[in-house]
Amino acid sequence: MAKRMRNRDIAGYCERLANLLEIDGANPFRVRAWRNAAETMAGLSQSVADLVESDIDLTEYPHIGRDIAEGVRTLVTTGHLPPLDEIARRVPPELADLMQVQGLGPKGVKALYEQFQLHTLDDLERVAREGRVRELSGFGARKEAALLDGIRQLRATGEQRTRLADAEPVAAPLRDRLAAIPGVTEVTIAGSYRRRRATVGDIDLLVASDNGEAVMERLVEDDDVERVVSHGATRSTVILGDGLQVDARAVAPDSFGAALLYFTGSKRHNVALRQRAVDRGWKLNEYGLYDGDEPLEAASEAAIYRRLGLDWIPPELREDHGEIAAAESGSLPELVTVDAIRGNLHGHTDWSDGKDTLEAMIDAARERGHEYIAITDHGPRVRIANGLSPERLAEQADAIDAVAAEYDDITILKGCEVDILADGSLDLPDEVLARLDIIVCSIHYELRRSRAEQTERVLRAMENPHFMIWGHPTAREINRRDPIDIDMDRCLQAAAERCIAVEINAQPKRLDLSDTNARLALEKGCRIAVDTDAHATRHFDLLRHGIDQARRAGATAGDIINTRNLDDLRNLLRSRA
Ligand code: DGT
Ligand code: CA
Ligand code: CA
Ligand code: ZN
Repeated sequence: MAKRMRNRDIAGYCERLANLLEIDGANPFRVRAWRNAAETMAGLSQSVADLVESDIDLTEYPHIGRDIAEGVRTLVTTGHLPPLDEIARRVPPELADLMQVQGLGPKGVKALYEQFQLHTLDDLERVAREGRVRELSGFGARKEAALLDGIRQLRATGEQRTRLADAEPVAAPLRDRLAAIPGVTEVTIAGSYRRRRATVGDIDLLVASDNGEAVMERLVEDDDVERVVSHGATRSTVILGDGLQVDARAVAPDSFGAALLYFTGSKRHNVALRQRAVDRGWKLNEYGLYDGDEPLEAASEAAIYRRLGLDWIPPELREDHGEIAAAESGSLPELVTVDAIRGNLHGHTDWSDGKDTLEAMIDAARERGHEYIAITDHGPRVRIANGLSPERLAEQADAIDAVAAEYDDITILKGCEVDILADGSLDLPDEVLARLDIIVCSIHYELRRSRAEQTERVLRAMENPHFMIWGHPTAREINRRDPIDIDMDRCLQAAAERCIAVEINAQPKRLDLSDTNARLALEKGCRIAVDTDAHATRHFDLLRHGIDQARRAGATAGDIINTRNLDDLRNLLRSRA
């Protein structure tokens, strides 16, 4: 039987088709239709294959028209997407892969293909190395170097770790399927996943059951399993369809706590704990805490920590960054939670590159119980995102006033995400900025400058009293684009001195600041804003990914500005000027 297609596989086909259509110069509406459909399917909680099997009309879902529904139905049942087969006869399908190179769009791919007949990443690399790309109109030497850089980064993703947010939709359903096996009392995904690292190397599944063999049998038979690396009575390793590796272990329920502790890690945390046991004349391993052969504790993590004289340590902190000393003295931080957030301070509407209207975004925030929401569309520099000129920003302010009059349960803050230009100036004049409540300052261009230039650029920008929040400070995109080269220490120091908040951008591809930079920011005394950078209403749900990283940095609610009530928030932001 053919493997059941997962939503993200289906979305991948649609995206590929959209890319090829775009390279082929097809009608932009058709391109966008497939791209939107890809997004809908990737985000759907129900399985598209199930919907097709149950004969449910896909056109009920957003962005799925009749043709697309028909194509997807054929894809799920036959493994072929007819319009993709059709275009592949005219356009080499590998060209779609070239669009993954940072800075290369459909027009560029088309020009390169027509000029050099190149198909693959290797072809492109060769031509760029030979210095021939720069001669093409619209390219130039700088762009050629950037492409080589993009190819290098894309290649590296082959060996890269999986983003946590990409692992979740695969790992969590597998966990739930194993939890449903008779005799299984508990299943937890341990390892870096439980510690909420931004990326995971593999998935460590821990199952409590007295019948490990039955669990392992069920696991290796699972639909999502592509390859079985090893299969034992209590431990197995399998590779899932998308390449994610799963290490599964079954343990007796009465030693689940010890196993959970051991396999959650990190290694360094484990080593420190084990040493602490040894110092007391005991022994700690994956089966329990022992005094000689006598078991002291095994069933629960909390009991083991307690016996070792420690408070229970949240997994996010288990990196041997001083958490053990804090747990001993009862001074572990009370980590911030999603519920503590009272509003989103960085988000976009369809006035710039957001997908949803002002009203829709406000309603989404209200549904989540937020007390305020900042509207921060792009400034004029980000032309491709339809950035706002001072005139359009003024128009938007009127629109916000009109909408605001209709709500008494949420406050709408007028803002902007302004660009930090290469010389450190901002892309809107001060008198325009002075009229806004919230100003997020971010870098979107000129990412490849030297460390000295980037540091100067940001320090200069921070001298502007309207600089309130430093948005996605390093501009990294995980597995796709390296962080800019910058003296983070100096910039965070400056931010702290000027009461500028630094952002943890919760978009799973960004998570910027990273956990370690956020920790540094807290050490420097910076305040943090955890923001979704929402470009659509559903992005509000991404907040938890930013909170995960804030927790890994050891942040409490008090460290985060958008846990404050509106008056306090306004005072904090005003203390800037
Ligand atoms: P990853 O998979 O690279 O994202 O990182 P982890 O932390 O999930 O590491 P992994 O999967 O190699 O192992 C899971 C946990 O098992 C790890 O955090 C701690 C524990 N562990 C694995 N190997 C060792 C070891 O050699 N010594 C100790 N003390 N613990 C280990
Ligand atoms: Ca792991
Ligand atoms: Ca592992
Ligand atoms: Zn933004």
